[in-house]
Amino acid sequence: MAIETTLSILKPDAVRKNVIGQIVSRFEAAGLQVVAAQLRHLSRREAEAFYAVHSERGFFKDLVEFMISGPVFVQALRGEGAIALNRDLMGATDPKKAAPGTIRADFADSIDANAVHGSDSVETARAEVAFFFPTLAIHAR
Ligand code: IDP
Ligand code: MG
Repeated sequence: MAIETTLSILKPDAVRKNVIGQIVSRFEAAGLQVVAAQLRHLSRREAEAFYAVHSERGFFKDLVEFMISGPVFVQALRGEGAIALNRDLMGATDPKKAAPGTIRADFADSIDANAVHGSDSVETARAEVAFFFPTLAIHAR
């Protein structure tokens, strides 16, 4: 498997619950390394641009409102198969369907407030990492 870099966002619900450290610990324990991070409050424009792929979906407005409801913790995670590994650690989008022991099963309340975002493919990981960390070299050295 290849060394990959993926984008992870701890959403406003997770930041409000004061569980940044607990969630980051799960990534680290699974072998992922935080190679860039920032805690910040997204503007509406940024949230809309980041989730542009979902702009036609019925939940888009609620998703944007939620993502700007408080600060988020954005990270680039690097490691073997980082993209799929992060998705496995996150669990299903709807926390009611997320496997026991996943981040969403343990920290998320609803499909809206579902604690984490993670890139879902090599292409989206490249675009999403560049969106927040334009100066980060995506390939491992
Ligand atoms: P993902 O975050 O597991 O990749 P996506 O389908 O990419 O899921 O959706 C992006 C985000 O939009 C989800 O994390 C969730 O917060 C929200 N979302 C997705 N589907 C629904 C829905 O049916 N109702 C409300 N919010 C949704
Ligand atoms: Mg997605």
